[in-house]
Amino acid sequence: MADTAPQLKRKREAEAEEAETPSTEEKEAGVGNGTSEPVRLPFSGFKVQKVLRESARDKIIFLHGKVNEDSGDTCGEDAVVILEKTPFQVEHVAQLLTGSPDLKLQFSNDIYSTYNLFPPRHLSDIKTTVVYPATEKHLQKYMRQDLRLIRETGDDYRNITLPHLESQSLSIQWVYNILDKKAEADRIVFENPDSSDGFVLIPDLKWNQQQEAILKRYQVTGGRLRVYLHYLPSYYHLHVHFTALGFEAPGSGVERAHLLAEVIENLERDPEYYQQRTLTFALRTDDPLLQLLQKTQQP
Ligand code: G7M
Repeated sequence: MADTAPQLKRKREAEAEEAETPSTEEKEAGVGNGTSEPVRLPFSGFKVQKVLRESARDKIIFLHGKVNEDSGDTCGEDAVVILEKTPFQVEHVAQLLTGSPDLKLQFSNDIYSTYNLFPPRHLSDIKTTVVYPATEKHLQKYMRQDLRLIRETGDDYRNITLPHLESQSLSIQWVYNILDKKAEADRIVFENPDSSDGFVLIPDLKWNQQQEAILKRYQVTGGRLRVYLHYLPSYYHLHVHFTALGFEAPGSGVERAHLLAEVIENLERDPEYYQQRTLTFALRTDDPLLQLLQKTQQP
């Protein structure tokens, strides 16, 4: 993720003072860095309202739940919790089978047998992502939906997309927390503090940092990295995605990912390139922006 510092400064100055000063409210708002100490979830209770999405293949489930129903707020608050079984780590996998593994036999037939294996604590973690409190927009974001491709001209962007996004965008407070070292400071991989070209390189929320790429993190050559911007992004603060070429990263399809090198070259040739050209992207069928853009495209 990258960001230009002057742009950040201007934006910060324009924002309310509490965004600048660490306060108890921020603690309550879940700002913090990693710790090896056991912690509690930022809410109590969890009543499942809806399974927003699930995939048996990816071993992931997205839940909308009501929380804190016991704390006087009878209707509770909304939270999104994403539970994902993490991939095996080749260097640890043998430990699952050595010693006396905790096993339950399912069946045995000739040379074939299957078991339930209950892994030790350090090999059985579930990546858990919490969005709390979650807004209606978060619930929409995580719900599986049909998509439609749309083509957006420069005029569409100025007249429709930009005003719509300005009224709708998800908060980017989490980005300021990273840049101000109030959150995720221990995860920073690289930082350039330059006042005009500065940026922060940090692992994505979606990445568990355990897959093979972490082992090779410092040896992955540029030729094995896919470096791109999203259009449309989910969060409106300039950032760049770096993903290993062998990994089919979500959002790396042609309808969303724009290779950084090509974006730079296009802008070097013509600084107005992206203001002029038509861009194609996919929107969910229930996204109001889709209807707004489709209206302009009807014959
Ligand atoms: O280009 P787009 O806006 O879609 O990408 C934003 C990226 O930021 C996504 O890949 C998210 O997974 C990632 N992301 C979102 N949040 C809320 C966080 C966060 O709090 N920390 C980090 N490290 N990444 C995030």
